[in-house]
Amino acid sequence: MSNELELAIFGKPPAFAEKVHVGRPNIGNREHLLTRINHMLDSAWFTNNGPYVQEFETKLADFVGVRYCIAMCNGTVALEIAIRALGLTGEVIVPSFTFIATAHALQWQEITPVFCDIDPRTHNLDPAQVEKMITPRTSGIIGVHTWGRPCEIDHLEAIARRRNLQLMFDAAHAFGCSYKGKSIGSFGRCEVFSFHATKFFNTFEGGAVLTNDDVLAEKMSLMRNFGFRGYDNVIYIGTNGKMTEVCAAMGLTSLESFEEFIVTNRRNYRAYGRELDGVPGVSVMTYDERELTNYQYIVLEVDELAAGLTRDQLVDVLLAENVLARRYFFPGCHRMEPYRSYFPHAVLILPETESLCRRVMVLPTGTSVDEAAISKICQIIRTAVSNAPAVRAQVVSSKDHHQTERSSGTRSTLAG
Ligand code: T4K
Repeated sequence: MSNELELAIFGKPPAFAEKVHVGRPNIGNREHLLTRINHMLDSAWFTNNGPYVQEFETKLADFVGVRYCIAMCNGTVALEIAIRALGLTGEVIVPSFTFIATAHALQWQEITPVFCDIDPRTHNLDPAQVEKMITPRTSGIIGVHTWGRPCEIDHLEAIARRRNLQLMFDAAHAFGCSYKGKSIGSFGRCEVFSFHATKFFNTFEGGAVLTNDDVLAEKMSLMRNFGFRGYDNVIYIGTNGKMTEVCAAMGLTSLESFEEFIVTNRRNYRAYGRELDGVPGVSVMTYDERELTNYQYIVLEVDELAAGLTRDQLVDVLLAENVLARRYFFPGCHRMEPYRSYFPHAVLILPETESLCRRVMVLPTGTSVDEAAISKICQIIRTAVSNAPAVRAQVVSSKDHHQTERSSGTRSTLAG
């Protein structure tokens, strides 16, 4: 495909007959999973700190090299519990360029997420900006290791120490990654992983908090079980954050295939890099290969002047071909409710976040995507960029056409 007329936006059949997703779950050895599930059914022990959850926690803590792993029902509840157990109050500094759960986990407990700008090179919190956001009400900082690329941890730790703030990390993307040779999961007061189905390592739904802090670990394991310490004795406010046995069975099975998942992700990352090398205005975000990294997101940055197409126009081209590229984390937490109403002027202090939200898109990877599919996806991108003026005109006119159809449909409905 090199001629623009071969693209689906010009009426040709889509390049893929079936939709190609970002975040298709990786599935390890089915036999092992089904054996575990059968065993669970036979034993009639489904939840409440069962044997698979205990085994999963022990293996994960060893894997990361920390003393405690507290498995939870999902990453969001794990964040909420960690935030409460740390005693965060007032204001907490977070990036706006993150999944909405980071902000919601605070606001859910009436703690104000204070959105801080990111460094355009790392896509993570800019430590210089963090300093500027601190007020007398600030109790902590939550760094997010976006795409699995670690925050500038040393710098954030220094700020937290100097300003007497708590520091924790939303490490939802960063299982299997390292910072200066040490595993993510071992920094700050604690770190939170997500094992949602769309993560390269999944437990269907799930999450965990990892920490080396004895008191914090005990508090979080009580809080995830309503605050019960033994039968009939509740000593904290708590919730239900427990991981089920079936999720832990999936986690143990995923752990067995961890290396294979990474090898596949790395192969895909390199294939995208090779295939898109030299395409004007389109760059594949790189990972620091001196560190351990999971390569789970293929992130494309689109420079609309050089590419001749905006990120959104390129996404439209791919959608027409059945490639479900995503605009994570568009439009930024600060532009979503309730934060948009709470902080109407946030856009003014988040220029880098605003700009990144306009240029980033995420492409499919994982075990469901092979090199032939990647080649086709990249060919679509190359064709679109090399025929940018015609492609842009077509995308704009089909949008206009849909708009007109929609408004005339509305008019006739109203008239009728
Ligand atoms: N912090 C950060 C930085 C996070 O990224 C997340 C979660 C969290 C905290 C919270 O952790 P959890 O509470 O979720 O454990 C997805 C996930 O739902 C979310 O877990 C994830 N981040 C976020 C980045 O992505 P959506 O809105 O993209 O999900 P959805 O349903 O559109 O699915 C994405 C694609 O994956 C679709 O094309 C379909 C495909 N898919 C999805 C599922 C669930 C499948 O093929 N199979 C599936 O089972 O949020």
